[in-house]
Amino acid sequence: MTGEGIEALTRRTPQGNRTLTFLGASGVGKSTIVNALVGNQRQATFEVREGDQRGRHTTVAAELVPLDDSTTGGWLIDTPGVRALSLWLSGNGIERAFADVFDLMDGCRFRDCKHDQEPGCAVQAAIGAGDLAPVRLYALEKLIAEEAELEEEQRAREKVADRRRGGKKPPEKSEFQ
Ligand SMILES: Nc1nc2c(ncn2[C@@H]2O[C@H](COP(=O)(O)OP(=O)(O)OP(=O)(O)O)[C@@H](O)[C@H]2O)c(=O)[nH]1
Ligand SMILES: [Mg+2]
Ligand SMILES: [Zn+2]
Repeated sequence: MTGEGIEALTRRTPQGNRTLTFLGASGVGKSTIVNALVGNQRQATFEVREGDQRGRHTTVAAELVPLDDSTTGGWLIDTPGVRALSLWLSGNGIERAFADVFDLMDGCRFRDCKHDQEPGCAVQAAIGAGDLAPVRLYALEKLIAEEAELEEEQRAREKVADRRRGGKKPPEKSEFQ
């Protein structure tokens, strides 16, 4: 609003075919910053709610905003305020992102190794040797737990939907393909 700190941000804006994305809760001022960086009021902004200071989801779709007309200017992406974050389950993302840790797990002595205190744990050995950052194992375990929780929720939802259909089985997936 006052322009304070905008210069530091301008120095970090992208060039060419690169983009910079703004993420955050509704009302934190993403569109206001975008406007300050492009130097006009192209993005609508709206006051936060009086009572609780929460935003009103003014921006409703992600929008690609050119930084300037010259060919060197990059792009900004203004986004709607984040309502919730959840895991995207499709396509073995976790397996791909943590392939190195899964490879290590294959080397554990016990197939049901919890990678905690068990003897012959290849994961702990790699951590001990400085080959694997402990935070990576922690992140993986957190994601796996979150995934299990999501699947549980999904199953519960399907059960309810089942009952509403009068106990009839849902159609096989292939019928939708
Ligand atoms: N005082 C003050 N108000 C600000 C600042 N930045 C933004 N605002 C105000 O906060 C309100 C919300 O700003 P927006 O830019 O619309 O917020 P947003 O993050 O784009 O919100 P959504 O589009 O709903 O996700 C507007 O009334 C802005 O004028 C700031 O640095 N200081
Ligand atoms: Mg906005
Ligand atoms: Zn192990």
